Amino acid sequence: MSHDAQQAFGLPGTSKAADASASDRPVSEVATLRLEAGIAEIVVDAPPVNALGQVVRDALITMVRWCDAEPAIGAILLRCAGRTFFAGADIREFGKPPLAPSLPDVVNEIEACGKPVIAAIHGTALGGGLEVALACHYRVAVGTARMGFPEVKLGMLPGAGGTQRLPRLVPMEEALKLMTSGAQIGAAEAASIGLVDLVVYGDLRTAAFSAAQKMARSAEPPLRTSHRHDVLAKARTDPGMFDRFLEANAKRFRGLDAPAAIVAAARAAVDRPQEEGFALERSLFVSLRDGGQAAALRHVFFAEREAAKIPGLPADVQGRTIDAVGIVGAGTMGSGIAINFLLAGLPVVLVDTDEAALDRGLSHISRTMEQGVSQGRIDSVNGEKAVALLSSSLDFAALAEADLLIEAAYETMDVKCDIFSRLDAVARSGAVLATNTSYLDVDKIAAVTKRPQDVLGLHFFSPANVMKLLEIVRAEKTADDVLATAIAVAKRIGKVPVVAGVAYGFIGNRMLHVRRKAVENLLLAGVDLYRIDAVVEAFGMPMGPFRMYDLAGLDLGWSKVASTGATIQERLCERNRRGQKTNAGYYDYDDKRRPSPSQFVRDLIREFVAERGAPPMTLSDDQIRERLLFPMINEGYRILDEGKAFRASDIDTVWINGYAWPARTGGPMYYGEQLGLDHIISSLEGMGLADTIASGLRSAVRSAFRVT
Ligand code: 3H9
Repeated sequence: MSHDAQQAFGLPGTSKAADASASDRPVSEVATLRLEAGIAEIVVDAPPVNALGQVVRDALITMVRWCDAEPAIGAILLRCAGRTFFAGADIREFGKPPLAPSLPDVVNEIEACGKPVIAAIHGTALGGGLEVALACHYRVAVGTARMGFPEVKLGMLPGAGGTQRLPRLVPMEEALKLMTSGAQIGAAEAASIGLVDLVVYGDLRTAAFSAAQKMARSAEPPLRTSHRHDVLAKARTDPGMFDRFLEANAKRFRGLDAPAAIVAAARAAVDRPQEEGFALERSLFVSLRDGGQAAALRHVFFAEREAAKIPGLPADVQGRTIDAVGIVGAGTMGSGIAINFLLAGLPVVLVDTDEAALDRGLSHISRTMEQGVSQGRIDSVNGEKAVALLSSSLDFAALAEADLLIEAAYETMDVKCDIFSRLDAVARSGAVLATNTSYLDVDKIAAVTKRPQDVLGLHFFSPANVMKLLEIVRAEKTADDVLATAIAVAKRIGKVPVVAGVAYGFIGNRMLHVRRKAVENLLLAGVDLYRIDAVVEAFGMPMGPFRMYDLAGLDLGWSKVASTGATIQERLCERNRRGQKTNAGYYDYDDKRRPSPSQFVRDLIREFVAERGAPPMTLSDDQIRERLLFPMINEGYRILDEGKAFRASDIDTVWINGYAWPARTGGPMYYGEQLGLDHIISSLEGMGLADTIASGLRSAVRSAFRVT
């Protein structure tokens, strides 16, 4: 029997007292408790991420209680097996009847333990997981560990004492930033603000064990985090900080329930008695957890993970090895795509036959890296390593060694087909060939090669190094292992993958196209363009359609010679109002690119509408919103009818991650379901769109697209 096993079972080698109580020592399927030299070590092992579900909570509370009562134990070391420390509460339990013991009870019991409890943190200590660590009396983290409070992204607040304990350890401003952003910080930063006590770059368990032994020798009772006042005292000197913080972040918090509740709970830590602070946190947590935004955001959480699962893909399919990437086209898209791979540590060769374009692309990449480093988004060492992985060429032959080739050239079928036949000639056998087309038929592009099984679409969203979505377009002949490769590649570069079938605009742009039509119809009905933007922005999109058109440029695909003034956009281009780049488009722009409405544009549109002779309509903001969004939701159902998306939740994932649809509404399909599909059908009929209604929408039932 191994030494470890002897200790685990309290056999010879453990202390006498431990032997004496071995018979009543708690056992659990998700945690082990063993004794060594007066230290009790609790190791939780609940794959995949040690979420704090009921079984884990029960094991923790039982083991901590037992250790507290056991005289031979001087301190408790708490750690997790597997890839991470506790990743938070078990999100699957929310929305169901609560199960005892609650996480706050477990956390309080840990803090109240008469023996010092030492947390040994690796992986990601998140949400309730970090709250467990806060309740411990000492926190040791390995250098690679990361910590954060992602509750806000789930529409909630840290509800197991986090809002009260965190500001007792770290300065209030840091606490507010952490809890309202949901961002993770590394171990070194956590130590610098007081969140962890010790960072180790060697063996975590050894370091935490010796910290436990040291604390076990102390004659002082362990200091409870909730009894600490030194850090909080500083926050008390600046009561105006909370309002300033809310004001400074008003734009970011717009429409969200959780941030204001987080700030209110943290403020209570400062200006109310301790028990009242904890009680307020609890009641705010419960009302957020049971509210609509949290339910929608939970849907989003699981939808994003579900999207990476491909129905019908055999379980034993292995992705191909991708060690080197080639990108054709050094424009904004191609160079943005390259940045993703470079930052993920993959060598990239960027190819463009136009030398000036190649130079522009290369300087775009180095500028973006430099900005990322100076703004703290990219670690400087990683930034340098990434740039060193980049090479470039004017010659397609440089692509011969790449395992994945991505074409990011002009959006015309001729250009794409020409590039793919050249790629077919140079690419090594087994390489994956991808097009970044936004609309075009990937089957046609694949057909120009002798290896259509290796071809698929990888549709990145602009800016390609920022937007999370990667639409993976599965062509008719795309091989299963090529699809599996694409999913793995997406995860490797930190993207959220969604698989779409071949169709004009795939999932996202197809629905965007429908919205564009709806916008035109509203203009023809006499609705002011700036009101349309205001309605869309009030709904929670960061930009209304006209601001978006201006940003993209109105002259995409427009030429002066061919212009006939047939559309409003053409008329604007004819007057050199081409969007932000000419400081005038649908809006006027000042030298800081701040938009203001233009009377000239209003008059131009009025004239255009008068020529068409369309009857004006009086519409409320609600009606405008419905006229924009309901046809999109209907299009989502048409996409499902045609089998171009696997599930409604995939469509939500596309719109949230590719077009900044407000996640708090769950995405277009979830939003539609919450509003009531009957209401959507009758509204569409009222808009004269009865003929277009998807059969899936007519027959949809609530459970059709639930993933939670
Ligand atoms: C909270 O803590 C509230 C408290 O303040 C108060 C309570 C009173 N629960 O993401 P992955 C599943 S709120 C249940 O692909 P990765 C996930 O669905 C919680 N399941 O792995 C997936 O399942 P499947 C605050 C969870 O390596 C599998 O684990 N915590 C949870 O890319 C793998 O997940 C968070 O919000 C969970 N908490 O990333 C953290 N977490 O294989 C949420 C994951 O069936 N989690 N699963 O699809 C994460 O951010 C990432 O999962 C993590 C790992 C970074 C940990």
